Amino acid sequence: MTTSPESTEHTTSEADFGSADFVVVANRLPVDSQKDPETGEVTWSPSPGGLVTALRPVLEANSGAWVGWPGSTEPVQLEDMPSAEEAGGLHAIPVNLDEEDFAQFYEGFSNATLWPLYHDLIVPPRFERDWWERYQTVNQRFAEQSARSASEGATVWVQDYQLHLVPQLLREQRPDLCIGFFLHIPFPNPELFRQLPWRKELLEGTLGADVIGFHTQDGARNFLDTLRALDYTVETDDDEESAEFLRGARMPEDSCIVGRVIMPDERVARVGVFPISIDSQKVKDQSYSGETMAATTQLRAQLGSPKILLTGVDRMDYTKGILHRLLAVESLMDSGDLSPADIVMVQVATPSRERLEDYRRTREEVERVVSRINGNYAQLGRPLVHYIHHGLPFAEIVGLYAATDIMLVTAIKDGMNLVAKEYVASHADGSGALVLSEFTGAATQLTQAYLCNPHDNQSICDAILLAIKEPTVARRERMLEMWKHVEENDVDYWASTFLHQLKEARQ
Ligand code: ADQ
Repeated sequence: MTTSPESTEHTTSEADFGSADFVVVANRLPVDSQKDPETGEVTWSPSPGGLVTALRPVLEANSGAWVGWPGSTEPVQLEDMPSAEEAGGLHAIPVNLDEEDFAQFYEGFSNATLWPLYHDLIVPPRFERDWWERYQTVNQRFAEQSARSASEGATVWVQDYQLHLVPQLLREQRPDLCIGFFLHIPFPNPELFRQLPWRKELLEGTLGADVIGFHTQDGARNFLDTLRALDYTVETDDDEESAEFLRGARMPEDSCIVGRVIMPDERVARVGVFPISIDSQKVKDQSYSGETMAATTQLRAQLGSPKILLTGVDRMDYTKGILHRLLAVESLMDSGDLSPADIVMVQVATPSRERLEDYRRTREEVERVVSRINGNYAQLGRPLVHYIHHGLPFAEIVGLYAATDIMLVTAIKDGMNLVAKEYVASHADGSGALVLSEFTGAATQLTQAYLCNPHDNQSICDAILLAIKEPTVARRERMLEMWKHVEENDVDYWASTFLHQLKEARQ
């Protein structure tokens, strides 16, 4: 299989065109299936998420489709998929993955090769040729399904590291399309990226897009530097100037483009910075609803009415620094800087990628430290750390945010981190405090947070202590400024900015 721009001869006849004017391509479909154990009947429900919330209006207005994996390794046919009504206003188009695809494309190349490579080698990435071959096959399948779904001249927006090759594969089949690609995780520096034996193919695949988006300037710059090192023709805007743009950006028309890659056929791929966000208004409304406020009061009482409630909410992933924050809380108890009588901590960690060894080890380490802290500092009927290893309904997560005095986001590396933004959106009145790792994309925007370096235990401890000891007025000012930022820069702004740049690129 080739992904070079030269191999674009195959064009599609009109009969091959689909009917969707706007197509989102993502690893997962935003719908979940439930199978009745007795009748075997399958029903579908929309699975809520930031991306689908932001894109739903565009999908509805453009007879939009979403191409993705339905989430089960049992094959699903198009006719088995939910209607647009059942799927929350979009046409869900399945790309099936069997057991081998799941093991090699998803768990293997996506999550045991690219994920650790892109998160600065927190664990060593594994380079397996079989996984790479499967990654190509599955990307081809996604591209074919997308090509079949898109109408002539449609806009197709490809999401994330699982689908790096789709833009070019799609362009080869459908040169009429306008193609965007957005990376939701960090892009590493050129020295790290060079480790990937298939680095050139991955870049070529991505460069099939007209607009390529990253959360941060670091990500975009690393991508452009990598291309430059491999002798691509790259033009960049002055860094300071584009930083100015980003700081002052208020309208989707403001330019977030920081560079251009000129391809051998003179086509231009634009590279830009588009920091993702959340549905800020919805989170705020939920947080201040009568129901949540009552639940919040009840939750604090259930937790023993602590003086200070510290919380972490994450997927159970080694990138999230869950262990690091637990060790910092333990240090604060050991040193006597904090008294166990004053503190309760809640750590919610959703199970994630559980068949991978690095994830199993992360869980074991976290559970060992939770148990050690409780062994040393809990009272009968009053654990110091409440640990939950399953997902919670979003309403409960927001209730927890609202009840929390200090939110701990201590990721070792994170593309953005939406938990930080959701917490801020839940504290529109200026209450609460956010301890935030410098190594998250969110830290480039939420600069008033209590920033910390999670590699340094003392730095996390200092940030927690400052959040506790700083005068209320200063703490409130920090939170109110962050709230203003999150309110203005919501997920709708993110999506419209990207789509605006895609439209510009087409023109
Ligand atoms: P994730 O690594 O999954 O996303 P994050 O941005 O924090 O991380 O989003 C997690 C979402 O899941 C949040 O909306 C949160 O509320 C929810 N969540 C977390 N734990 C939960 C639980 N136990 N129960 C229920 N809900 C839970 C990737 C990148 C990020 C980037 C996003 C979006 O790794 O860096 O911000 O994509 O681009």
